[in-house]
This record gives sequence, structure tokens and C-alpha cells, in this order.
Amino acid sequence: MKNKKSIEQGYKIASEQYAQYGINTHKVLEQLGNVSISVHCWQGDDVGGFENLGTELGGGLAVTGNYPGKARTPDELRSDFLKAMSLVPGKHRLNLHACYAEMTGKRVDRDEISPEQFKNWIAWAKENGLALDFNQTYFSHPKATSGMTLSHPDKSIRKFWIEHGIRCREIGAAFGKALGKSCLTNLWIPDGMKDTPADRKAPRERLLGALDEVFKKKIDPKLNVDSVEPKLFGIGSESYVVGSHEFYLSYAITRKKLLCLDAGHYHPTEGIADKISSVLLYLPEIALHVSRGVRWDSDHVVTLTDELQAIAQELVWGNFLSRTRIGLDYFDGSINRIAAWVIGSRNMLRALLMAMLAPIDKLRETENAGDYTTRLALMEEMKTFPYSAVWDYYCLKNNVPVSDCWVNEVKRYEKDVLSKRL
Ligand code: RNT
Ligand code: ZN
Repeated sequence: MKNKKSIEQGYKIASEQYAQYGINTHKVLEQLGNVSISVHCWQGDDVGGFENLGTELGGGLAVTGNYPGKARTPDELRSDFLKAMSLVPGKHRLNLHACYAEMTGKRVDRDEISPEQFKNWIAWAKENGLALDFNQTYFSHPKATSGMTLSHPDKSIRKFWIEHGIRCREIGAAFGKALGKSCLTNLWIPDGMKDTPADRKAPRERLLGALDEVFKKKIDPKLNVDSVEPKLFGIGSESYVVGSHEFYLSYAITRKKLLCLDAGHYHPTEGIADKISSVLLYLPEIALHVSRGVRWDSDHVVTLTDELQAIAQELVWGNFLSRTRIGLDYFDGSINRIAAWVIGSRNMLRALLMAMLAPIDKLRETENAGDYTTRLALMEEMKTFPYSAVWDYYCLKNNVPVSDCWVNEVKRYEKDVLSKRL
């Protein structure tokens, strides 16, 4: 275990090394401290939610694993989340889904939900100084079992889901108002077809019309902003996804919505990093669902992959942090769920830190001079620069466990709390 003194010494040496490349590590840590990640609630209970409708998860979403101790109630989920966040440096946000509504007394359906079902979430967020983000839930519901929601050919089903969309934006605005931080409400629908459709156009026309209804009401962006999330394929929608990339990119641009890029939603070798600088030429802001697909959109825990680093580099090097709402989206039920949260969140921050510690001015200089040899050489050398010393120091300064010490904390919580959930 590293002690305080050795961490401080390590940081000092690293700082000097970075200074030689013109990088001020103190400034970098300040910049990192301003990054707030929207951490998804659904890792804590395998996208279960609290409506207890008895429906399957559906929508092509699949959580595998049966690790004991998942949160069974809103209170359990809230304390698990706080435990996880106590092990992650910085101040982050919680991203809720509509299916995490709490039916206090009267049960209401998704087309009737209001801030009332989220009052405990709001009070808790306020108490803990957390901001909230939100998502419509277009799955795990009897009216979504056909795999069609906003693009459903049946007008009454479409109407039900349009109303849900509207309600959720209002809930988002209530979050924003109560907590003083604008909420991002992200819309993703599972609509698509397993096999070759006879008509690709009509569902898209219906979706376009439905979305315009959902977004008809103007909401002050200080309270709530909306994003739309495209996808290429899903389980049960292998041949056709109504809300494709082209569909939503065009929608976002023409309707002034944020585009939400999910790292697992494209071809297996197609990253989202390269898309950022293109779409931000046309959109003022974007949202990200940082995820990790393994062979398919499997939503594995985010690890420190090349793809993650590429995303972080684009955000930092392109100066896009202030125009990007970074969120996480994965769900793994095969390991301790709190650890899953911590691993993904710490990795997101670590990747950003690494990008901030890169000698980007020097890299650009060599690139502009056509010296691609030096660019490549430096990019490779920088992979073993002492960023871990800076990361350890950052954790120390933020009073969170350094290195893998946080695992002990999770194990202790597992023994004292999670293992008692039978
Ligand atoms: C599904 C989308 C969507 C969901 C969450 C639970 O492919 O990525 O964002 O993962 O809404
Ligand atoms: Zn997503």
C-alpha cells in the first residue's frame, strides 16, 4: 500500500517530467475536477427498476450474471450508489430511468408518471448535492413487447408512448428546477425488426411524427435538455432499427436536440471517437453513452481500452468537454455491481486524465510540419509517461482510496450489507 508521502513524492517527480513538455499537472487536475460524469443507476440492479410489472427486460437489452446482492429497493440502490461514488474522485451525477419510479400509494402507468413518483429521488439528490439526468423507458412494459413503441403502427400505442415521452421531459425539468442543474433527458427506443422489413420508410415517418409530438413543448434548457440515441442493430432488431444513426443525426440537427453517441451501437470495429469532431461541427452539444461492446452491444464494464482513450483524447484535445455530457451505459450482473460502477467511472476519469497529460501542442506541431515519424514516436512514448503518479495524487487529494485499495472497501460493504440481501 502506498503511503501519503510516497504518493506526494511520486507526484512531484511526475510533475517535473510533464513540465518539460509544457504540461502543468496542477492545472490538469483542476480541469479533471470540473468533469462530472453522469453515472447510470441501472448498473446497480441489472436494469430492473421498481415498477414490478412482471415483464421481461426486453428491448434487446440483456443482463447476464447472477452475482448476489443486487439492490432490491430504491433505498438500497441509493445507498449502493453513494458507496460507489465515495470511491470515485470528483463530483458526479446520477442518471435515472423512468422505470425507477416509486409508486407511493397509487400505481400509475408510464403515460401518467410525474415528478410525484420521483420525489424521494429528488429529496435524496438534494441532500447529497447530486444532479440528476433522466431517460424515458421504452422497454420492460406490456405495451413494448412487440418491439415497437413510438413507431408502432397502432395509433393508440404510439400515443401512449408519446405521452410517456412528454411526461419524462417534465420530470427532467422538475429535476433541473429542484437541483439547480440542467437535466439531460435521453430518448432511446428499441423499435426495429428481426428480419428484413417490407417497409423501412413508414416506421421512420411515424417515429419522426411521434418525436415531434414528444418535443413539442418548449422547456427552458436551464431545466432540461433532450438527447436522442441512435443504434445500428440490437437483439431482435438485427435487420432494421427505426432510429438509426442517420435518422437521429438528421433529427438532432434539424430539431436542435443533442445526439447521444453510445460506444456499443455501431459496427464492432466502428468507434464513436471519430464521430465527435464531425457532429460537433453541426451540433452545439452532444451526449455520450460510454460503454464497451464485446463482439456485440454487450454493455460490458468500461475498461481502459484504446477505444476509451480515443474518446477521451477527442474530448480533451478537441476542447469539447464543455459541449459533451459524458454518461456511462453498461450493466454487468456477473460481478459485484458496486465494483462495476467504480471500475467504469474511475476508468473514464483516468482516460480523460491521460488525454489531459498528453503533449498535445508538441503533437500538433509535428503533425502540421508533416513529421509523422515524431508524432508516432511521441504518441507511443506517452503511453508510459507517469500518469499513474498523477492519478494516485488526485485520488489522495479527493479523499478516495488510492490504487486498488478501494476494492477492500467494496468487499467490506459486500460482507456487511450486500451479503445480507437474500
Ligand atoms: C440500449 C441503449 C440505452 C440503454 C439504457 C438502459 O441499447 O444503449 O441507452 O442501454 O437506456
Ligand atoms: Zn445507451
